[in-house]
Amino acid sequence: MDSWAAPSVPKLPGTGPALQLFDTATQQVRATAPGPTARMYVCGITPYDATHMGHAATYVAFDLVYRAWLDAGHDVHYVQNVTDIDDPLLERAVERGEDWRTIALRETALFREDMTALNVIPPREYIGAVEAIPSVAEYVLQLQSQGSVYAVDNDLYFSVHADPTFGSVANLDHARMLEIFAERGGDPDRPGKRDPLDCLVWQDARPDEPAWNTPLGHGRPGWHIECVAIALDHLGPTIDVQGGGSDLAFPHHEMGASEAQVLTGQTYAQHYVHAGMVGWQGHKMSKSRGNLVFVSQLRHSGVDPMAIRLALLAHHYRTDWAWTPHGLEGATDRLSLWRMGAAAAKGPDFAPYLERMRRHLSNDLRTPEVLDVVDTWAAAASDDTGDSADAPALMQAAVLALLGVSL
Ligand code: 5CA
Ligand code: ZN
Repeated sequence: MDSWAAPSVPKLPGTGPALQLFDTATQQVRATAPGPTARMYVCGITPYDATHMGHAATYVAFDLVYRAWLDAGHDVHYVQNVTDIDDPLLERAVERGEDWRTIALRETALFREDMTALNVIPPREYIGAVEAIPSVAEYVLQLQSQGSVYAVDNDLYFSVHADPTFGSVANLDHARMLEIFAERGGDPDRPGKRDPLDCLVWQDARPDEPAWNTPLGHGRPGWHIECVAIALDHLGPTIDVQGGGSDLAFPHHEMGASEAQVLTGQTYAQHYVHAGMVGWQGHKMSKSRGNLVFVSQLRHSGVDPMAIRLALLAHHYRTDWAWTPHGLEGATDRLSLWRMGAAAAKGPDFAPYLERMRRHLSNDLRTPEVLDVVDTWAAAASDDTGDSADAPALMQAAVLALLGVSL
């Protein structure tokens, strides 16, 4: 699929420190240690109601990972999927009396527009699940030949315990795994499964549902194996970061890691990184609950996308937080202050501010602290403090390169 246009990312003087990120699997902030090219896979949207603030917060968080790596001197190979065939999309299509493909195309187009408006750097490969079906079928055949796939009726399941490290991504106890699995698309109670946690890798065609012909038969893929197939095809057996919102840690990233590790015999991701959940009206913002604030609605009502981006950046990416109109007002004021600072003839010397911005960003993306640093500089510059004539342009470049905010 086409991704979207890349924003400009200025090169700053010097290089930033190694990026430290919290890893869900080890429950620690650890240094990322990519080679010259960092490899990142972030789970994409299921395109039936995009882009709400929760989505935006998650993709902006991983955009910061991308920017921090660029600043530390790495190239970044970033891959993202679109889950353009899935139960919720089919359910929505029936509800609305629309073709599922029409909904997927429309919502994916809107997502691209929103990501462009928010200055999110696009993935190098943006791949629809439908495009990946032949590849999924090959991986399932390979798992089958390795003895880790079995049939229940004509559906195929992956034996999660084929991976001896199964459970080490989300670190949940067995009871909790069963509970969450049932809540998030799993089927622990289906008769005929060898283990309740085994996950679907291929679903035989159902009446009135789309299906594809493959060597596995006529059907469609299970969810987790789609992301694994796309990541392995484009990034290779080991990636630096597997990303998504915290609702994906289990089962999605747990199952995906096990499938990939059985396929390759190698560790799948060095870091499993999860963004917190954004709420609204007392609940996690979710398509199924329908309590959504959309990026596109705000944009069309005249809100500057850079204010939306700043409203997201005011929260540390790992905390759960609630969207509020008040937060957006604060971000709009901040944007004006920063623009005043950038337009000033002079400002405080840039170098110590850049050093602090980089230190906070590379320390597990501490954006609230980065914003404080820029606030201090901008307040001083708009107050005529400082006598560096280069500083306003340099600060504008740093805010764009590190935070993705155009002043
Ligand atoms: N297509 C799958 C991933 S393969 C999926 O989870 N799609 S999604 O549209 O439901 O979510 C897209 C991304 O946004 C995921 O990383 C998800 O964790 C994240 N997300 C969804 N709701 C929220 C929320 N309320 N707050 C923060 N992130 C969210
Ligand atoms: Zn995914």
